Amino acid sequence: PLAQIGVTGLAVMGSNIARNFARHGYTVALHNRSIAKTDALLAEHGSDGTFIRTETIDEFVAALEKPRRVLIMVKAGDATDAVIDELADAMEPGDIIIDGGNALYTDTIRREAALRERGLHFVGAGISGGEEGALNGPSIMPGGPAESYAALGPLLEAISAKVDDTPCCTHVGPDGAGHFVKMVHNGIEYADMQLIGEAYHLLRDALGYDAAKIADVFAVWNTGTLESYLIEITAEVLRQTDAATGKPLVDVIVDAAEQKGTGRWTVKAALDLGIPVTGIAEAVFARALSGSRTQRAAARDLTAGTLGAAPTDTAQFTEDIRAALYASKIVAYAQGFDQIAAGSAEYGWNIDRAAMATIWRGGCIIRAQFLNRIKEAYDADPELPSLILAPYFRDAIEAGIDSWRRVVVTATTLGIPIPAFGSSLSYYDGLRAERLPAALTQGQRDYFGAHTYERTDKPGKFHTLWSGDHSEVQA
Ligand code: NBP
Repeated sequence: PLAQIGVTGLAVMGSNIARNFARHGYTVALHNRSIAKTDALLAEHGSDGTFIRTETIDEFVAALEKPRRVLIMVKAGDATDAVIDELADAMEPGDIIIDGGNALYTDTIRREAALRERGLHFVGAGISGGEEGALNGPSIMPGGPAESYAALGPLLEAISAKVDDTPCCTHVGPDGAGHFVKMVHNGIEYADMQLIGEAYHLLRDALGYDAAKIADVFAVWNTGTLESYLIEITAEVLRQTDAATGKPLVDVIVDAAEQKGTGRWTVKAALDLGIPVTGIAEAVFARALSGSRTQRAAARDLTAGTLGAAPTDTAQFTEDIRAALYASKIVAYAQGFDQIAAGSAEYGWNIDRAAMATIWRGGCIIRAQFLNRIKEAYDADPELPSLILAPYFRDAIEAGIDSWRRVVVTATTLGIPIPAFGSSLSYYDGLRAERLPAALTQGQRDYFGAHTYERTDKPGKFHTLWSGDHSEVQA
């Protein structure tokens, strides 16, 4: 019998997804550049289902029923191009190549166009959920031609996570749409983690709580509107004791955060699209600052100035932090969904934002109760200008706004950095401002560069003759 799906690239992600397909009853053809990985998978997990072992790309392709479906799970970048080239030479028009790696969406656009020329379908699929998700049900964000989804969708939906029987997988849009949405998902994940980090920092340094006590706070928060995978694992990480020292593990880990690059991609793309994703950008830069070890070591004795007193009502301040975290999180998601809308408009993807919230409810790192509210908001108004304006989120922010301001003020007077809390509040105040200082910016731009400005009282573009008689002319 032939295989319904082939997986090439059998490192941790690829082997777990191959096992996931097999456990769902599909016959899976296996291929890896070095055969040892294929054999190791078969030796350890061959009993998970029906696998076909292959050594060469030709054998691999010959093992598949038509239209052939091949999932590539190799290292993103040049390795992916090399594998695509080899596969494309061996495959026939109508066959489907899926890239499940973390590809940059512009690479996916390029690859899709090249393969379309050859009559092949190319599906760039974002897959979230790490190793565990790959095995037990990830969130899958497939892009590519809609017609390929007819042949591929049922398989991907079968192995995806389910929430209320709904698969966490749907066709996102043409060419790079799936990888774009996966990228923004990762950016939001950065913002979410940074906000949680700032809440932890305040509980630790403003209230003086130890790791175990902070773990308890997060565990309680996980029973309310903040309920999510990231809040849940935060409590578990904080509760972990280091075997060697007996201290909380978090107090032993070096405070320099690393990054693999998807957060940076999100911010770069947002800069090009002109979308203010301040929460994600602050998160990426906060990781960079934490990793600036030379500067941090040299700056240790810089003055903090006169600091304020720590809050005395610890219960109230804990609640303030929770409210600030929730409000800032709403802002970060609002910004991320704005970026999805902008990317969708720029590339003609027609992405359904309610559907994206739906497929992020399970399987992925940012899975949360909160995503149901986002889905409802976009279902009620698909053209919603900002998530912040949906009644549910508007009310949630209104309920927490005083807390949010107290947290930003208190953190500032205590000298505790809160880049994401602070910038999210400024973004919110910026959106609601009646008059921003941008009028002055426009005046300056017109002064030094004759860039012109619009007037509040009549249409058109105008320029003041700054180096002449200061009269105004229509541009
Ligand atoms: P890696 O990203 O570590 O890639 C290892 C695989 O790539 C091995 O199968 C290796 O084959 C193969 N490979 C390389 Br490297 N260069 C190759 C080449 N030139 N030709 C053919 N094969 C090549 O594996 P991973 O961590 O399982 O991730 C796979 C993909 O999934 C990546 O794009 C990753 O970004 C993405 N992803 C990972 C996660 C996660 O949590 N790890 C989550 C979501 C997405 P070999 O065995 O012969 O060396």
